[in-house]
Amino acid sequence: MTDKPSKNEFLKEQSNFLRGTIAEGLSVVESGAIAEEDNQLIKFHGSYMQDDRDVRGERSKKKLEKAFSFMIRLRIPGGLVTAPQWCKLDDIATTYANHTLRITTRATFQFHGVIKSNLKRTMQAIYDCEFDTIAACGDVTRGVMSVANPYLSKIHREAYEIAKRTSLHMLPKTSAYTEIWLNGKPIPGKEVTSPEKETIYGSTYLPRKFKFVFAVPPDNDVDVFAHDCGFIAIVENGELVGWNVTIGGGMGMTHGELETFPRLGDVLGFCTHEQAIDVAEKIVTVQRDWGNRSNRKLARLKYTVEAHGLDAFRAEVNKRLGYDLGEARPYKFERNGDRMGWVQSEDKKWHLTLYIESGRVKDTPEMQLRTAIRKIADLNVCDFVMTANQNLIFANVSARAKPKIDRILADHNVSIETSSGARRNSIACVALPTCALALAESERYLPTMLTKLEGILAKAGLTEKEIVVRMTGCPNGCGRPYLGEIGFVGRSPGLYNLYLGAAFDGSRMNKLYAQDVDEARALALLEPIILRYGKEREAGEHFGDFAIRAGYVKPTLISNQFHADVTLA
Ligand code: SRM
Ligand code: SF4
Repeated sequence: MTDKPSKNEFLKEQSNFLRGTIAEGLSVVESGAIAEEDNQLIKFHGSYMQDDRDVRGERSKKKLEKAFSFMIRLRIPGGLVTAPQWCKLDDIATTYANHTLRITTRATFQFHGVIKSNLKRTMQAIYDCEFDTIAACGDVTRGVMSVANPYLSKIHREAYEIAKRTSLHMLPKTSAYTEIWLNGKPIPGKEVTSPEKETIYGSTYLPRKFKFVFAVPPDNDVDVFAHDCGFIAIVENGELVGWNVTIGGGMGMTHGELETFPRLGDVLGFCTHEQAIDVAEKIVTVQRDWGNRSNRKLARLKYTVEAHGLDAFRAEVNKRLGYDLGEARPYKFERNGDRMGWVQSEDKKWHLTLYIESGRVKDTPEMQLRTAIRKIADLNVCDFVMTANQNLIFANVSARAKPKIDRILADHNVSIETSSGARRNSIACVALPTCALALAESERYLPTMLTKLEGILAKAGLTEKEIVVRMTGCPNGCGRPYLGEIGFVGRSPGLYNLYLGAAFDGSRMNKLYAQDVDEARALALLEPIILRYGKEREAGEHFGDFAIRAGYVKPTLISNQFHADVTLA
């Protein structure tokens, strides 16, 4: 490792607070692309330049430029969208993007396929929906996630509110975003410094991306341990007394580079509700100052925690706070999936969690999902909440409006039932054709794999058994595959590494079971395990726990020991 800062560090420093030459690049009509330096900077504005990988070869043969377009990720802390906002976002998908809305694993929307000449108009249309895309990507604090449904209880609402406040507090102070995209219009609630100064981040921002989440047990629906910093609600006598704080989670790794690994967060201590944002800020500043700025592959907080140790990190946070974090308090998670179907909240309102295949809201000949949701949004009888499992909640519905939602869904062939417990608990990252880093299919392939797995599950009498299945097109881990009881991670077209043995509540990662398996081999390996699980499982035993008890894989007990004890099948 060299101590020389990586080139991104110079780029950030010299970017004039994230402006670069983005504005100039937008007006160049000869190309659908922007300059490589601006491509790095535009991430801080919530966008990625991509190209359609399905047509790369053909275009290259014809000596044409790649089919460039932009992905835009919205900042929607807590994932809540009102019905009028949904309608406007749905219009944006038609006018500027690829006619789909993509719910992400961090409970926000992405638009895909926006061409350069429409980028500014799309950003402005998003602003008209009262959203923005600042810091949705880049070396800063990303959109902050909280519990799936803020309407479920008073505590859930508090988690949602603090996620929103944390997101605002952590926004970069630069005016670059409003200048480039919004002709200077202000972002409500966003602090602006004059003269321009990044009071939390400094001019080189963070060494790498940084993710916050807020969870309310017993649901770990945000996978709290997978993120740089998590807050776990501690509720006593029905009141939120504060938060256990976790640090050092992250899923990304690189195949074959053992110094990179996914890691689950450790509990650092406890803070009161009032202290939470201060604690969040101080943790970010320690990572800002201690994080690795020479090797971006080792720059996430998880590596900082490994390098310095949890105790030293805690001591530094305490020093910067001017008070000590408290002892962590007891909590218990039960699951990391969503609870599907209709439920009623404390205030007697109804909420429907609908399974959305890989989070892609689109119409197909078989099912007019996007149209159905749009018709429901047009009625303005609910809010919409996106979940970290890529699903959608129709929230806050009156008893009168409930049958209307059921009717519209049925009329458009959208079933609120799923064909299996495995499908209900599945996640697939985007991968091909838009993701530049994909090594294999994911979103377009997982449904096929699930159908084949469902054949085996039916044989084993396990159709309704909830099993967490996750797939990604590469080891970066966008679908949190190392927390799948069954995890598939792309290696090359058609080939995946197969992982088994994660805990159903998201508290233990899985372990590599077989390398470079194609579909036939994956199914051949999984069938006997699933059949045995059908026959030999103990009462309440989850599939991931069984895979360990039956000796298929060793448990990943210590959060960073992902690569240890692997015995390949
Ligand atoms: Fe991710 C990079 C998509 C959640 C870890 N991720 C990417 C990019 C932007 C590819 C790129 O850099 O060129 C992908 C764009 C694909 C596309 O065409 O849209 C991408 N990540 C996604 C989404 C859309 C996956 C999805 O199917 O929903 C998720 C958007 C979340 C959001 O709304 O903010 C998404 N990414 C995650 C998660 C899951 C999470 O945070 O809960 C992870 C693992 C957790 C973590 O951060 O460690 C994740 N994405 C990565 C990494 C690995 C980072 C690392 O530390 O090594 C990369 C690559 C990188 O940053 O270099 C990456
Ligand atoms: Fe792309 Fe890999 Fe993330 Fe999937 S896991 S979206 S293939 S970067």
